[in-house]
Amino acid sequence: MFERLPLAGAEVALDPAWLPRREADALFARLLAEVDWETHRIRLFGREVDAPRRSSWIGEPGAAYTYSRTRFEPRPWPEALAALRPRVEAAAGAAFDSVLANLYRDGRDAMGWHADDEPELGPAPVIASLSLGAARRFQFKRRVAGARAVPIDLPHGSLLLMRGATQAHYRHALPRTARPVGPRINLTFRRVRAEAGQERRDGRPVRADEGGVAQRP
Ligand SMILES: [Mn+2]
Repeated sequence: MFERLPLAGAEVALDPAWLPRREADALFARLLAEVDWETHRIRLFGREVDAPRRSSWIGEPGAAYTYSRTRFEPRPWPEALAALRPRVEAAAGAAFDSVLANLYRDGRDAMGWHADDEPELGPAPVIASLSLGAARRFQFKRRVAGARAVPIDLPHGSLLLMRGATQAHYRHALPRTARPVGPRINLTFRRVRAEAGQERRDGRPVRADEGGVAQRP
């Protein structure tokens, strides 16, 4: 059951046991083996570095995504994910055309403070984040001076929904931990094409790069 998190100015809800345990176990094993995990390059303080996690950008043809000045062309949906998508869409009440899959191999893999606020996501994106494997501590922090981090544990099979002004008002992070932890997979379902599901008059799919998608500084 989803419970709303007490974050003023945000719309965040968590179901800690959204996916049944056995199903979550099987999905974790399949994704670990079937996803083409790669190291994405990100910009950090003006330098391009390897992201401290493994990732894969998955989506419909045309659902390209640009972050940290790098453009990612979508890889096709693995079978296990294609079957899951309508269930996540039903839980979120939103349609998704892509997934950023992340693999945190151990406690040294992490992600610093950021918001999912790339222009192609639109001003108030709905993002559904499914966690599999080792539970890690996730944090929210309001985008005002002196704000404190609000921690939330994301267990195996949990689904976190972020919507409305969440990305505009908060950043989030997955800090490193010295605690011994096993691998965690995180699937963040997104929609990067405003016209997703539509076709142009000439019948070709609408491309994300049409209309001058801005890049992140
Ligand atoms: Mn994020």
